[in-house]
Amino acid sequence: MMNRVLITGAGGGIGRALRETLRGVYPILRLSDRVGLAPAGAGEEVDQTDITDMAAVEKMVAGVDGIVHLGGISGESDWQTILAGNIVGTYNVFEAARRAGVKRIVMATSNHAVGFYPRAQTIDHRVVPRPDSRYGVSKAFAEALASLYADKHGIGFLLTRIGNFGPRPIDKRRLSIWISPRDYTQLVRIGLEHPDIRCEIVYGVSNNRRSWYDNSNAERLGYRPQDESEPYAAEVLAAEPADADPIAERYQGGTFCAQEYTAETPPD
Ligand code: 15L
Repeated sequence: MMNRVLITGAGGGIGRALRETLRGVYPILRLSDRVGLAPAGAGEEVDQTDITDMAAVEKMVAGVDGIVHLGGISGESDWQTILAGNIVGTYNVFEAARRAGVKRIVMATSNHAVGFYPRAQTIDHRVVPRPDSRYGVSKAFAEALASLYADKHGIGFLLTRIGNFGPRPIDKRRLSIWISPRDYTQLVRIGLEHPDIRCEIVYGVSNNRRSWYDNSNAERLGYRPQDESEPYAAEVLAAEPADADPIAERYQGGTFCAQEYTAETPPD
């Protein structure tokens, strides 16, 4: 029974959307971010926590039944920033959850944990990570840490490898990886409410015809996406610049693969 659900990173784009779509779904939403949030409304608690501070994280998770962990750095950055926000921060959240007896966590991992798979390949939830950035490595770390806390401590994890979240797909690559707010909300609810979740990787994508993912693990858990990118395709493709970087074009992670790229031979 989910009485109090904590959302970390509640001030970000996904967090702000979930604050609306999960309103009234659970008796109490505890909304946390390191920056200040809009004041609590009915059924809400607002919290300000820097997830690199373990003592503060322990207070943040006290009394919650489930966590949607969106907090941390949401794109590529220098190592110290990734280390603090995504490695230390995620460790603190999972470890504080264990100490507090929290049994369910939905984690925002990312397509960038597997971004160096070629676009020509369809991948499922069983492929090994192929991160395309320090950010992608931090998401692969979070997936591995979740596996440890699931096997050793019995916390159930839904690891949502989010593609690109927003009201509509914004470019050609995002036609393959877009997820709408209502589809992501459905996945989050599966992660919090499904009775039989151990440590599951699913792709956080809508029903996109151009998808690079076999999302059968999400389907097995009951995910039925309502939205698809194809109706946006003609408009998006017409606006696409012609001079795309060949490395970005070749791999699923796009520009995350091309940034800082120095290899002489592109990987298979
Ligand atoms: C992500 O993981 C990021 O959080 C988001 O900002 C986008 O860059 C997205 O991936 C993407 O690949 O479009």
